[in-house]
This record gives sequence, structure tokens and C-alpha cells, in this order.
Amino acid sequence: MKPRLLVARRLFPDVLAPLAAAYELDVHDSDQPLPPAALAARLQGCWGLLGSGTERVDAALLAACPTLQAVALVTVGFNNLDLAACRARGLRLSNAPGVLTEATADFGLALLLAAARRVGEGERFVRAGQWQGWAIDQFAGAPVAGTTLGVVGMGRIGTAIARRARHGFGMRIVYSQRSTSPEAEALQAQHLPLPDLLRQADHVVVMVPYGPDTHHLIGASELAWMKPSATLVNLARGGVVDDAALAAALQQGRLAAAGLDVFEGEPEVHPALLACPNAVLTPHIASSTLPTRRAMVQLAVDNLLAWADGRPGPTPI
Ligand code: 8YV
Repeated sequence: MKPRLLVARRLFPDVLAPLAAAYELDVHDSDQPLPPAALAARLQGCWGLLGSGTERVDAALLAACPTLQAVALVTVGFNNLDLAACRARGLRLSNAPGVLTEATADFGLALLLAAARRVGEGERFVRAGQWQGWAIDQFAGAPVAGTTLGVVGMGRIGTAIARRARHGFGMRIVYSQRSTSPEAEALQAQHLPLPDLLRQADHVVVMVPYGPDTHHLIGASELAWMKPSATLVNLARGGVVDDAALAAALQQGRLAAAGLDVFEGEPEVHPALLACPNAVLTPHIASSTLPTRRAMVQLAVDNLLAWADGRPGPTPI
């Protein structure tokens, strides 16, 4: 008998198809995630879970699902997993690093430019029929090319953003990271403690994994260190930035602009952020090109097929 696998979201059926040879598939073919109790119920008798990074896998879920042995994620982020609980069970785990790096870095630049140069505000203005003609300082934004970019988290995606900023926009790069990065040297990037980075940078991109040690890494005091003319871009996870403190800084003119693809408690967005015209808000789509999203699902499939064969998968956590 084939092991049972729950696919917890609507994904790409043609990419999933080869799994049917190795698994009995149960597909929750919906864009609405299963709430925790429904997820636990649906996982009864399942050997594996193919998840979208939003399903909380912790001690409570594992206790409720004694047959669960493996979790493959289509995402690079795995903050939805309680790693200690998963390891205690000896779960096989995989994520999807690498394949989304370039698409996500492209989007980082898109958000930086859109926020710093007030693209959202200008677009809404034109669509509202408010445009009466040219004016000398209309929607004057902040310069980007030739300025200093602070990269908080110089991992794969942070580095890909720094590469674009350095080579494409002639920006000076400063970064904070637990260790120095070899590629940063090639970009002549300077390793700085976070407070110094925030004081020196003209614009800041946050790209660190979310966890207890990065919860509200950027809060009221960190925002106060930033230049009032600066832009903050968050492509990481909502909880890394204190959204309420960010909205207050934007509203009070202590920060010029923000580009946000992730939010605390998403898909809910803090109402104060919704009221900030100088925030560009997007629905967690930084990795969303079809080739990239297909490659993310493919990597989860590759891990699951390897496990079914008794081989280690390509991208274990
Ligand atoms: C996903 C991401 O699209 O891979 C990640 O960690 O943040 C995105 O690429 C998102 O997590 C889907 O839930």
C-alpha cells in the first residue's frame, strides 16, 4: 500500500502528477488554508504533508497525528515548523531554497523603487482623475541610484538584492549578518552592527528568517535610528518588523516610505498601514513568477519522490 500524502493547498496539478506513482494523494484543492483542527483531522493516517509554509507543525499537531513522518515545503521559509518538535519525532523535512532567489530579489528592487519614488501614490493620483498637470515638486521622491543600501540579512536573497543594487544602481552596500559573507567582499559591502547600518543607510531591505530572535528586529527604536528620508522594504516575514511602530513612523514623517510584501498576521494588514499613502503594500508575491512558483513545487515533489525511494532529498532542512 502506498503511503498517504496530504497536499495542503491548491498547487500545480501537472507538477504534482508524478507523486501519484509513489503516494496516495489527498489534495486540499483550495487557496484557503486548513485551520489547525481541520489540518490535524485531515492528516489522520497520512505519512507526509506537502505544505505551503503556513501550516503550523508543532508538538500539538504531531501528538494529534502519530503517523506523520515527513513534511515537504514549497517555501524557503520554514518558520511554521517547530524544529525541536519535528526533530524529536525524527521527521524528514525539506524546504525550497535557491529556486526563488532571483525572482524575490527582482521584487525587492521593485518595492524599493516603487516606495522611494512614490509609484503607488502617483498611480492612485492618475487613476483618481486628480492629475491637473506638471508641477515642479510633484511626488518628489528619494534618490536610489548612488545611495547606500542597508541589507539586513545577507543570505542568498539578500545577496542577490545587493548584487542588483551594486551593479545596476551603483549603490554602496552595508549589511548586517551574524557572520561576514564571502560574496559581500566582491560587492565591496561593509559588515556593520544593525544600529550603525540603520543610521548610515539611505534605504534598508530586511531579508532575515523569522524566529524568536528576529521577532520585531525592526521596532520603534530601530526605526528611530533610520534617516527620515529612508525607505524600509520587508520581504522576509511580517513579524520581523513591528508593523504598528512602522505605521507610526510613516505617519509622523520619521520615515519617508515603506515597501512591504509581508505582514504580521497576514492576510490581515494593520489598519494604520492601510492608511499610509507612503507604504507600497503587496500580498506576499515576491517569489511569484510562474516559472519560480512551479520550480518551488517541483523541489518539494523531488524531495518527496526521493524519500519514497529511500534516498535523501535534494534540499533537506
Ligand atoms: C512563498 C516565501 O510564496 O518561500 C518563502 O518562504 O515567503 C514565499 O516565496 C510564501 O511563503 C507562500 O506562503
